[in-house]
Amino acid sequence: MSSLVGGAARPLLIAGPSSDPDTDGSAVLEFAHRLGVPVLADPLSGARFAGPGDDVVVSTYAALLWHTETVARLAPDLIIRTGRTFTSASLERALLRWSKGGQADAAPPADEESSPATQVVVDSGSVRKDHLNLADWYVEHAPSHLLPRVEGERTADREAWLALWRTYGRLAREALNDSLTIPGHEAAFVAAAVRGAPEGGTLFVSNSMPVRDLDLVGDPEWGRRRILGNRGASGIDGIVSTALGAAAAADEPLVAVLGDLALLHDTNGLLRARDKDLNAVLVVIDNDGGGIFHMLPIRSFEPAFTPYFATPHGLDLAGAARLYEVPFHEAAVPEDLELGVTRAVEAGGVHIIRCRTDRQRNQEAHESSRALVTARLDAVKNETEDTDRP
Ligand SMILES: Cc1ncc(C[n+]2csc(CCOP(=O)(O)OP(=O)(O)O)c2C)c(N)n1
Repeated sequence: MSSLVGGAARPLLIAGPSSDPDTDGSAVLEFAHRLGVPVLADPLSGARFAGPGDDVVVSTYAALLWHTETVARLAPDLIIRTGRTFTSASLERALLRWSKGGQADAAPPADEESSPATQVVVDSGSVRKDHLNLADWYVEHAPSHLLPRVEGERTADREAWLALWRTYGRLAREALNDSLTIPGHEAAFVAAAVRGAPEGGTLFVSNSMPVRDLDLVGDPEWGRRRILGNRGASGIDGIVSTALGAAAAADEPLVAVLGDLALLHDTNGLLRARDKDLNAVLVVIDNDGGGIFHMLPIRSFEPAFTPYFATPHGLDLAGAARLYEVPFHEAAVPEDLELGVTRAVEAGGVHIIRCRTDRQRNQEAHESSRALVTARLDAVKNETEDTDRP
């Protein structure tokens, strides 16, 4: 590993979800800081919310990698992967394109073609973490065991490479932040929930859109957070129970973000809210059904789409809160949510804060995010393309 990394001018670390995010996240960050390696940190990797001012974590990769020319321009020569399969679909497409034997989603412009990257997976678990079969090397060691032992230091090549990712990352961040002001953008509610959570606190994100939105917009500048989730087979079952279970085990208050279907799947988990020692704020993004399916081509296939995929239920979730005697609040806009989360955490106990959104509007807002980010990257393409190769 030391010689592989030592010979790489453009190494990249992809940190996937970890079952021990505190340990693995620290190992990833220590390695990346010491050697000057950009880290694409999944929200569940333990490395994403290292805190403000961090110079190796690229928190906007999911948006950056929407842009085909940027994928080509940021092609690494070495990819080190830790953890389970990451959340981002754009990263998966980029990984295929960067890797030996992978299939590109689109042919890169001729002048952007680069050599395939060598890929190393570092993992000690029993299940192989390479479902795309891209690894050249599979190192069976825990990242926390191996990464501290990799020798090396920051080099001029790698500083330039890191600076390139940072430059592009800043551009994507500006465009993403602009897009979060679009009314009804669910990612803005997710951002508000994280910002409203206490520094160093635990945030539990549900499957479906909450974890994807956190991956898209989650910014280490918001502060240090410990992020937990139930990736598994991406189930939306048992989310309330898992979140309240995590709250019971945590020393600090927990904030959870989940969709309305995830809440409905596990309303009886709210029974645990009667435990007076439990402190948790459940932020429910209520778009009356499965908003994630609007992100897929199936959305155009009515009349089947709405009843069989979006599955609107028309239920008022305040009724569930009443049944289990959980204080229930509404947040109409992200600013209200941020304040509401902070206040509910201060009040203690279990609370539900509902944010009503619209599935269709949210899908349009996500499309606008993508358009703004790609337009921003298009605009700099000509200015930078002669100078940005390290
Ligand atoms: C137990 C289980 N059943 C069904 C699914 C399929 N599924 C994936 S996402 C989703 C919709 C989830 O809706 P919600 O929790 O409201 O979140 P949103 O999509 O609106 O973000 C469904 C039904 C699943 N992942 N897990």
